[in-house]
Formats: sequence, structure tokens, C-alpha cells
Amino acid sequence: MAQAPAKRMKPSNSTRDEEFFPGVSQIQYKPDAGPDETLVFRHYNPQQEILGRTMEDWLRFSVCYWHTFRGVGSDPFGTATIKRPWENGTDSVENAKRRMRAAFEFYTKLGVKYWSFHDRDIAPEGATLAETNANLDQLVELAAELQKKTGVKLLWATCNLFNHPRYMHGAATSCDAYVTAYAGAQVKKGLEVAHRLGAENFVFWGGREGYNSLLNTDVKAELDHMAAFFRMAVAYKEKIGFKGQFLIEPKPKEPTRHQYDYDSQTVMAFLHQYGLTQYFKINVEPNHTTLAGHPYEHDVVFASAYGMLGSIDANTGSPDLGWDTDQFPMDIRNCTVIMKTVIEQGGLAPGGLNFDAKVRRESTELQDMFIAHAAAMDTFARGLKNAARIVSEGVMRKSLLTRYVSWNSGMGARIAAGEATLEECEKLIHDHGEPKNTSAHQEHFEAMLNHYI
Ligand code: XLS
Ligand code: NI
Ligand code: NI
Repeated sequence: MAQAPAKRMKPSNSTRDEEFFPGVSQIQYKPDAGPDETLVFRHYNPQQEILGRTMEDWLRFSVCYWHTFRGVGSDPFGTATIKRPWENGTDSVENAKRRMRAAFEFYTKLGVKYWSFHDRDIAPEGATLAETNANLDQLVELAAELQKKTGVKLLWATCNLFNHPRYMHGAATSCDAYVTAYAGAQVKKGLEVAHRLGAENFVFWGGREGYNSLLNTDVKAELDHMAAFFRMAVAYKEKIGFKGQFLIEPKPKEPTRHQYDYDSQTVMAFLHQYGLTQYFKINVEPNHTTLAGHPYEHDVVFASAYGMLGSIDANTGSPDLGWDTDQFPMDIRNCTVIMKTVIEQGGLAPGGLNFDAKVRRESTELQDMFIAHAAAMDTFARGLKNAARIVSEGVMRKSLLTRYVSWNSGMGARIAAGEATLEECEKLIHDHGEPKNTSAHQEHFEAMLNHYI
């Protein structure tokens, strides 16, 4: 595999001064590509219309900065395996700028319209908050310039409130109020940056908002503090007029033993409990969903059912491993069921499909970055086409509605409308006896899904 794709690389005709991917030109739509041509799109044809909207509009692909431009292939057992040619091994602002130019060349050649980042991905931390913010400003100005030049937009920004040692006990849920105040200062700046770059969303992922031991944790106090922190963020968002959608990204654990934003339902209950529902939606990451012990599409379906699905961190894991391995989504069945929900809710905008995914640490060549993204985009494009047929033909939906037909009239309709009483229930059963057993036809549904995949 290492050899084969290299031969396919064409010399680039770019006229830029500095080219970081000279071996790769714009990825093309080539429906008749052969099986080993993996630097093309076979299905993703951005301007093709599906159910009255372009594929590009349905899918709203985004590349994440942290994995694709900061990932070096290290894991808990091994150091870096990936060395990118634009990196000079320093954490300087100059190196960060070169990296960012490489990133925008990548987005353009891949043909995505969006990117996403954490504040600390794009600029080095300084000795003080003031120094850190000054570094960030330099990179934000470059990002604004590159966004303008390329037309690539910011799907979302977020603050890294988990990596620095100060956040070891959490950020919004730290036992140390001074640390929470630091996180507040960081989020203030993060919101200003998101506003400056026209971010369409702003994500909160509470990496260390959870516990490792219940013996040393006041869970109620920590959750109260988290709600208070979110209220400060909402107030500042409104003050500066930032219009992006706030998103919370659930994850059940890792790095903490238990993370408070466990899954979609937990986040919705939290928001409801603290009166915050109207200010947030959910950014579902399927690898987190499976980590929570749910089927791949579970959180997407649950969030969407309550009108709370805001965006998707499109990735997958290896359920046999039980870690957040952030692999590229390559499973057509999974992408089909996700896109079915997206179509049913009328789209994801202002959210999108953000590839929170990293090439394996053994995939060390530059072209692997392109192949991984292009193949995952193609998988979602296939999923979109399949899902469009499922939704427009309506056969599966009809079968589903048939299961619930008893709720449309009589006692079912009265219970659903809140008009029935327990006494009426009792009378009905005395008069008519045992319910008839009806089949769920699960295999019928599975076979129907396979028809479309
Ligand atoms: C980690 C999360 C993280 C968020 C952004 O597991 O997926 O990458 O998406 O902080
Ligand atoms: Ni994520
Ligand atoms: Ni993740």
C-alpha cells in the first residue's frame, strides 16, 4: 500500500510560492475509478442535487486541526511516528503559521468548505495569559486572511480546557475556583476569536469535567458550577453579539473515569435541569456513543428526536477496544443510518460533519491524510444517497408506523392525548381480555435496510 498510491500522484500545477503537498492535486470526482484509485471521489460530487439540495450542502464536511495538523502518531505506549515536512520541531509562532498555511492548502485540495480547531491547536501557549492571547491573535489574523483567500469557513472553534496541568481536576468543575476562573478567561478569549473568524458554532467538550473517585468528589457542587460556567459563556456570547450555535459534545469517559456529559440524553437532562436548553444543541461523536455502550447511531437519533442534534464529529472506533480511537468513518451502513436521521431532520446546518478522526500512527505518509478524508467523505456520500432513497421511498417508515397503529384511534389516541384514566384502562382490559401478541419484525427491518446499502 505504501508504494502503490505514490505512482498515482500527479505533479501539482499550483502557482503558490510555498506548496506543502506538491505531489497531490485537487481531488477529483471520478465515478468509474478502479478499486486501487483511492485519491479520488467515486460518490462525492459536491454540486450533485439530492432531494433538492447539493451534496455539499447536506454533508458540510469539516477537517479538524488537532488530529490532522497536530497529531504525531503518539499513543500511551509509543512516541511520535509521524513527521510532517513543514514542522521544524519548535513550538514557535513562525512554525504555527507555516503549519496553518499547509492546513489551508490541504482543505482546498481536498475540497472541504469547513475547518475546526481548539485555541491551543493553532497557537503556542505563552508564559502568561496575555502572552498566550497575543500568540493566538497572530494566528487568528492569518486564519482570517486564509479563510478569505480560500473561501474555507470555520465550522466551529473550541477551547482546550483539558490538556494543561492546571486543568487536572477539571475546568468548569474544578475543586479550585481559581482554575475555573482561568477557564472563564480562556473561554472569553475563545468566544472573541470565534466571533472574529465567523465560526458557525462553538463547542464545549468537557474532557476533564467528571470524576475519577466519588470519595473525593462533590458531584452536585461540580454540576452546579458547570451550569454557572455555561451561564457566563451565554452572557458573554450575547454581550459581544456572537451568533454561532453553542454545542455540548457528550462523552462518557476518557480521560476521566466518568464524564458528566455522558451521552445525548444525559446532556439534555442537564440542560433541562439548569434551564439552559434554549442556548445549546449537541455535537454527537459516534465513537463516544459506542464508548457509552450504545449502538453507533444512538446519540444522533436521540438528540435529533428532541430537536437537539446540532453537529456531528464524524468518526468511528473499534468497539472491541473500547477506546476513543477516532478512526475515519468507512462503514457504509453506519453512514447511511446517520444520514437518514440528518435528512429526516431537514439537514445539519449550521452544524456539519466534522472529521474528528486521525490517520493511524502507522499511516505515516502525507497522501494518507488525503486518502483517509476522501474515502470517509465518499462513505458519507454513499450514505447520503442510500438514505435519500430510504426517506423518499418511505417503505421503512411505513412499516415503522404500522407498528404503532393502535395509537391512532380509540384508547391509544386517548392515552396519548392525556385524556384517559387508569379506571378506563381497567375497564377496557376487563371487557376485552389479554392483548394479542404482535411481531416486531426486526429481521424484516434489517433486511429492508440492507436493500438500500
Ligand atoms: C475528544 C473530543 C474532542 C472534541 C473537541 O474525545 O472528541 O476532540 O471534539 O474538544
Ligand atoms: Ni470530538
Ligand atoms: Ni473524541
